[in-house]
Amino acid sequence: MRYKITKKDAEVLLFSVILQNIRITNMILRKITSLLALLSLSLGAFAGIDIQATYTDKSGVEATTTDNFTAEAPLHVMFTWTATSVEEGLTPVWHFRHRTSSTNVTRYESDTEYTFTEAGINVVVLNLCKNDEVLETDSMLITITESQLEMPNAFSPNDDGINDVYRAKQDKYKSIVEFHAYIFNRHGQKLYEWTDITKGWDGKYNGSPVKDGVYFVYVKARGADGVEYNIRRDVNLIRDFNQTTSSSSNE
Ligand SMILES: [Ca+2]
Repeated sequence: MRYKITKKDAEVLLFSVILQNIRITNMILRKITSLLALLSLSLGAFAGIDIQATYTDKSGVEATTTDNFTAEAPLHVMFTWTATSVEEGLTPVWHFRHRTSSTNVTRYESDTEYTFTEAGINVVVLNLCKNDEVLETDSMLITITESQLEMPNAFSPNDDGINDVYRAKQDKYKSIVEFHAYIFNRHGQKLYEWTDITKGWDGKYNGSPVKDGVYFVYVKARGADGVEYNIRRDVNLIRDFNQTTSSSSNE
């Protein structure tokens, strides 16, 4: 059997070769594009601008970083940026976005401040723009921890420097954005209240020490993750906790 290649066959063959070439070309183009994307990502480390965050942590230590970081809410941050060989006269545009919530804030200023109150990952982007075109960009991830709150069941306001103030357990509260605590006596009379989580009750009512015994605390608080806290518990006020120190401040 002989097979004669017709003009039609030749056309089909030619067409499929062209099609094949287009596919290969597309594949190469896709490869080049993804390579370029990778390259620009790795170049990002040496980008012209660098976001700088300055904040104070719970223990009162001020930190400045250009890296992603994790902290507790409420987190107040001062944002600045540094630039190397960047064209002058560009407009800085900041974006604050939360990964999972709808929070999306834009700021048009060189340096800016922002308070993070939602647990989870926040993305901070700084773009330097010229006529709506982004010429330089940098980003930073700030993770806000889940909330936690615990209140103790006893304290000893005897001025020995140990456990003299009734307050939230210092290493057991995290990312609390709202806090209100009340102290009651056994008759339901309110003796004290406070809203600063770092503060507490010194065992006094109208400036005078109250008697040793059982009191009650009620705490209403809210975490950065949306958790609502309603804590009710006994508070044992014990000045004579340690007999060896009782002589110094016995009523
Ligand atoms: Ca004490």
